[in-house]
Amino acid sequence: MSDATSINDVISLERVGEIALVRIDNPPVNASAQPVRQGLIDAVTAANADDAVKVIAIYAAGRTFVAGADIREFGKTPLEPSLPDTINTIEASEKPVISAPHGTALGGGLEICMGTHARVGVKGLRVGLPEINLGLLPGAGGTQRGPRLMGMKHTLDMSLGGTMVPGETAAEWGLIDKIEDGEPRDVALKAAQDVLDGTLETRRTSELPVEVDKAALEDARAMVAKKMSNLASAPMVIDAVERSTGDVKEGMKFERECFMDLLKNAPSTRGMIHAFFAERAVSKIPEAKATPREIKKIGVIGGGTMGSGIATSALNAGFEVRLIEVADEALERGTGTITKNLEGAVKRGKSTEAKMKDALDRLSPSTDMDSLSDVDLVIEAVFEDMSVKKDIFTNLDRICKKGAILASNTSYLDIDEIASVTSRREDVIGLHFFSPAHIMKLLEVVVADKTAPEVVATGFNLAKKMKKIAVRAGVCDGFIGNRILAYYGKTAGYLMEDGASPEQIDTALENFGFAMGPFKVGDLAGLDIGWANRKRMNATRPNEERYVRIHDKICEEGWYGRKTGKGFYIYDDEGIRPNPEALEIIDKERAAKGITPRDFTDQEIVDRYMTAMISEAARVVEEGIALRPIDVDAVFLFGYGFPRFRGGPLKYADEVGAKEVVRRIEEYAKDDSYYWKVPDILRRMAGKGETFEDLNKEG
Ligand code: 3H9
Repeated sequence: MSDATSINDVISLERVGEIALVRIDNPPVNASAQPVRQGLIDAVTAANADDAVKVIAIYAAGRTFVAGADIREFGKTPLEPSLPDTINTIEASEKPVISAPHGTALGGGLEICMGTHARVGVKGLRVGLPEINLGLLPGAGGTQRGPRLMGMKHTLDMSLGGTMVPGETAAEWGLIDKIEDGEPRDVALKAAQDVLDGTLETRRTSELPVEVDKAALEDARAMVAKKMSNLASAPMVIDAVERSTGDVKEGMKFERECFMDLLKNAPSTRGMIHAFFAERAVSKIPEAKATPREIKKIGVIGGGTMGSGIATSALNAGFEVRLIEVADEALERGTGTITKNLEGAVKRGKSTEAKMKDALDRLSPSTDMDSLSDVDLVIEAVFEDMSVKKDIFTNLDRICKKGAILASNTSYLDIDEIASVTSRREDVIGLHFFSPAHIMKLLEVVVADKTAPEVVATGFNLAKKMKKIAVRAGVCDGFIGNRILAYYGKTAGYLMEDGASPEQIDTALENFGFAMGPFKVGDLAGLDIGWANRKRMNATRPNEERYVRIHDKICEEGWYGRKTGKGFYIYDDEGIRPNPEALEIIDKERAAKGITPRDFTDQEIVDRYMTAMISEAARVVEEGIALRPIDVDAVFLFGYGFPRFRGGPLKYADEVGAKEVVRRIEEYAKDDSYYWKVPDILRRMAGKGETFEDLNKEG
């Protein structure tokens, strides 16, 4: 062996003097798919058989070292050799094997490194055990070799936190031997030479001792019980790490059994893996190939909470921002909110004083709308009134330069109607941010009839720069998220009027996994927002629709939730507790309508709420408002606090099964056939035994 030889399509072997270089080249992220595993075994075996080779070094091509197991193989019949077997073969190599990871070494990728006899990271390396983010635990020896290299505490923190750690920190912990600057191949070669020269020590990780760290195990157990009780994998991480003090083979066997059990049986694992793909699937849009327009300067109209949040987000992404308000006072308030938002990030350690100053230098407030003549994109964020928006867009059409994108941040209104007042409908789009806009990850990109493909692509590009997740939505009242919310939100009202208390409903849904139940969310957002929207819809609300007046009655008292100290709950120095006066209003309303309150189990509350969410979500897919079911899931995961371990409402629907969802809707319809109707798509799916995942695959 003197030149590089291909072991297979993804692994090659090159001999340089006494060194065998094993190169992994499996784009885009060098996931340890079957050919990588087989190729690694074959390469290490071949190098061991070559008398001229004294040391073996593994490195990778492309932007990163191995980013983990190939997630696309999960759920399919396991292909031999397994990753643990591959790593055990590497570790058992008679000749020393070292690794030189660059970019990221994650999950199985880091476990490969742990199985080599020394690790020299390339400057810029980040390492992690992110399996927990997929509802898994490290499954290729990470829980056994990790404690031997960096101790139990760091292993637990890394595998329960799932975040990446800089290579330098990993080196301090003993996980990485050292960090070197250079190209991965050069670093691998140099490290191998160091082994030959006796300046880099090699040893088998499995043969190292482990120190029990009782405090770390106890702390981890307490944290998991408090914060991660919904993830089946979390306690398994701790159990596996605890076993690392025993026989390494037994520990590995236990870890493997847990890993396979999770993949096969745990809904939380399926949900987390689905959420991982949802985050990435949403960028696959028909306009993906269009060239985005160049954006440098952004105009934001409206300095309220929403406009200021959008402006903050744009400043953080490096844009120049012109903030427009009607009067000086409002403008000052807007600038003040932006400054506060930026200061908040500094306080939380997410930004620095210097970055904040730089951002504020790029902000230019103005009360003169004509000053928007040089911006590349305008985002209008004024209150929800069609005639006000039409006025603004008429002006923007006159003021803005050719090719500028005119966007509305409306949450509900018809983008086509807004676009109709301009002479450039192709430049008009909806960019629906979620409050607080500088923090929330979701951006609905609402595509109107005539919106040009490159304008859509620009929306997606903007989201990427703002570190947000963009989801393509069609035009309808409320687009994807708020339309579905408006529908299932009614169920919470019906449950309340029929006998469940707001507290019981909130608790049942929080136990299901939502961070906050709907009544607490309403109180937090301000009950007056929903009230204004209901008033807007009053004229068009069909007579047959059951209408719960309780929210309106509470608003009539001036109780808008947190901001007024009272809503469905009371907020004061004593904390949060149900508002007895709200409960009286509920009782009165029940009596006025002749409703005898009945008991609900928590399960029935969850079933009715989720069935409503699923049925409207199904209609949104059926009408093409969302491109695919997984887009709806992404909207709820990133904009509505939907529990990630459940994967999204339509992933949850698959877990329940279309047949059962249809059965529930038909049962509920016996009492309210106007509200509960089986969407055609669900009936079809139930008939054919189809899942939403099948529709995702069809694209
Ligand atoms: C594991 O390792 C288990 C083991 O302990 C035991 C096994 C027995 N597999 O994120 P990007 C795709 S569990 C397959 O946009 P970036 C991704 O879908 C695994 N595909 O890039 C996308 O495809 P597409 C533990 C994967 O530069 C493309 O690569 N590892 C995988 O922003 C680009 O991805 C993890 O959880 C994968 N493992 O970020 C790491 N990873 O273009 C997960 C990515 O078709 N990955 N893809 O949409 C990441 O965190 C990021 O991808 C990474 C790069 C930071 C590496």
